[in-house]
Amino acid sequence: AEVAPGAVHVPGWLSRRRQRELVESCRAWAVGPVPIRHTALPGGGVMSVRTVCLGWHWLPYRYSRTADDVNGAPVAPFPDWLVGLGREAVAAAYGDAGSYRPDAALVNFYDGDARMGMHQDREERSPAPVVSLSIGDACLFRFGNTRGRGRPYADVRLESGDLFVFGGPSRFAYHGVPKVYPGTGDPSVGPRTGRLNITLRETGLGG
Ligand code: MD3
Ligand code: FE
Repeated sequence: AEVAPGAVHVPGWLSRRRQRELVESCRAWAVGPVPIRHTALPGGGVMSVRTVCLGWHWLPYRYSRTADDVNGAPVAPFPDWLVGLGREAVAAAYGDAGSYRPDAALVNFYDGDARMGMHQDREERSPAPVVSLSIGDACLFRFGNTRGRGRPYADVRLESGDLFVFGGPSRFAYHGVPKVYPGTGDPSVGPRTGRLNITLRETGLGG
């Protein structure tokens, strides 16, 4: 379903088998070389979400090849199979993957109390779409406009296995996660509690 121009929601896109495989991969990514952590914000706050990155490390508000705000280690490489998954996802949403080649992934883990405030993703230097994959507990996803954090916005429930692709005019829209619904995940998929969100991005940074 096209929620806004360029914003396409594909419920149940990931099979349970693929969700399980991604949960396993996330478990490995979470331990290193850069351990998953609550990102510290420049104003002194700490994000309630925990994040681990592949390809490029995101820190507020830039990308780096090293985890300058964690342990200084080089970030884990972005695997080829994840490029393929990203291309499949864009093809499923838009009918054609075009030249899409993601080079960074942000893996966010939400426990029952975690939230993400309304924000734009502006660190990338590419107009390519962002691919979002949700696994585990359902959440309330708020998709806003490009002018500010307030209304109008659309509230969408994201469930385990859902794909969302944000491109075109939706690429720079404000968005956030005001709520997670604990206990709504599929116990046969995992994580046992909480929500995983994997976003795939083209940073446009090269190299
Ligand atoms: C719309 N993550 O990592 S995914 C983020 O569920 C982020 O963890 C949320 O916002 C999460 O930056 C929302 C959906 C999403 C991700 C990136 C976008 C929507 C987007 C970039 C541009 C527009
Ligand atoms: Fe975002």
